[in-house]
Amino acid sequence: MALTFYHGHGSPYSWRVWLALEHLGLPYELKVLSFADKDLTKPEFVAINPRHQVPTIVHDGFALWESLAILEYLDEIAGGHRLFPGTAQERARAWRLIREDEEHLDGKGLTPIYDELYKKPEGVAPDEARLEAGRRKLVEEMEYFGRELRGDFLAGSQPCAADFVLYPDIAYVKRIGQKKPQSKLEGILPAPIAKWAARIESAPYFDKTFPPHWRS
Ligand SMILES: N[C@@H](CCC(=O)N[C@@H](CS)C(=O)NCC(=O)O)C(=O)O
Repeated sequence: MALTFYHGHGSPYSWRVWLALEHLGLPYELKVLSFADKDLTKPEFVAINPRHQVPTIVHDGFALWESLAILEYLDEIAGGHRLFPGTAQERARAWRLIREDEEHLDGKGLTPIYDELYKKPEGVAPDEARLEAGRRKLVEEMEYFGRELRGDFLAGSQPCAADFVLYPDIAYVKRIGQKKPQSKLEGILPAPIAKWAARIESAPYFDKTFPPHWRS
């Protein structure tokens, strides 16, 4: 089985897949693409993924993109039901948590804050009301996800796909809090989520997945 994983450091979508690949113990070849060098729009990558996005995998000649499709596929080829474990109801719950993270925590909390602090033209002040609304939403959502923990992780004693989708967003909350004091995100993780994040970060494979440019 030959599996190639195209990754971009800092992409939360790609980070999900890397954590999952490692957790499942699947062998893969890592190809890191550089956003700065515009690797994603080079013809050789566009020929693989016409949407020129990471994550992308190629498995025995089959190219697949969209992180959630990839997670489901990896779970299948790893032998089943480790990223989406349990009964039909438990697997449906994992999908619900994934969509809730994307829709609410990310879409209504993190993304507006990221847009205000990183995407505005130089010299344009962030919209404080939008920042504050995003911050309030983040806190509310992190408390919600804290209540959704079932033991150490979202579905029990092992991380599932929902943990790997949520984690990069929480890492972004921490990162923005450190780098942008005006975000007032530093220290806002509720205790259950801070402890859960520390558990993900203590996995033996975690360190190599950490974006190298975040180390400073
Ligand atoms: N819905 C996609 C989103 C992937 C995505 O937005 N990837 C970004 C990096 S965070 C990307 O590759 N952007 C480069 C481009 O669009 O050219 C997924 O879940 O995989």
